[in-house]
Amino acid sequence: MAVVANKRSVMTLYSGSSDPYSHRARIVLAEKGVTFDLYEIDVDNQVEALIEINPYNTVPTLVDRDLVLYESEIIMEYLDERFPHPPLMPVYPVARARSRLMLHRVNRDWYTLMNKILDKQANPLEQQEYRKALFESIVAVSPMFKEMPYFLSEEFSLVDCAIAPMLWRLKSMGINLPPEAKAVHEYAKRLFDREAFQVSLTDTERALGE
Ligand SMILES: N[C@@H](CCC(=O)N[C@@H](CS)C(=O)NCC(=O)O)C(=O)O
Repeated sequence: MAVVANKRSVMTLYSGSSDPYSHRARIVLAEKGVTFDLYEIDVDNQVEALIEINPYNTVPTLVDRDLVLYESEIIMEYLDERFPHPPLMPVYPVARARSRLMLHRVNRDWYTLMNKILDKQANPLEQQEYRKALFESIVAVSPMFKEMPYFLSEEFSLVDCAIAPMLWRLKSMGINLPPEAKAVHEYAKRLFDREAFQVSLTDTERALGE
């Protein structure tokens, strides 16, 4: 199926129903209280569905009038600037740079492993190794979650919007954090209890957390 960017004023988000990157964008939209059209893309079957508007054919893809964006972080930052309230990035350059670095690390250290674990074609033995690596990496940083209510911040931010989809999927990936990672559990609960987080969930995602 071909998808063409339309000219209506309401934004459209092309999203995968269980795709963690799409989930990030849906969380930001919900936090901002923005009305948008959700267009679900079946990532496994709709080969090249978005190719006319996104050369990489990936979800999430956001269409806002003439603007077509892809890459979850670019979408998240755009939404934060387009809808400034509530702000989801710090104000000062040093803190903003740190946030971007954290987003990069979340991707490199955690999302890379999560993608490998969620890859349906992957070798089960290798997947087990990735599961262990993700488990150990999260447990190792657990003390950091004790310091502040949100990730290295007193305020909820885009970094939390990026981490939440991964924490939500831990159970479905077969990763159960130990009691000593209590700070992560509490942090996750703070994120999951947010009204916007609950609004952001697709039915498929809601089932993942049960
Ligand atoms: N770095 C991208 C990753 C997006 C991505 O890889 N999306 C996958 C779903 S997990 C996708 O659309 N795959 C379909 C394809 O590559 O054809 C982001 O942050 O948005």
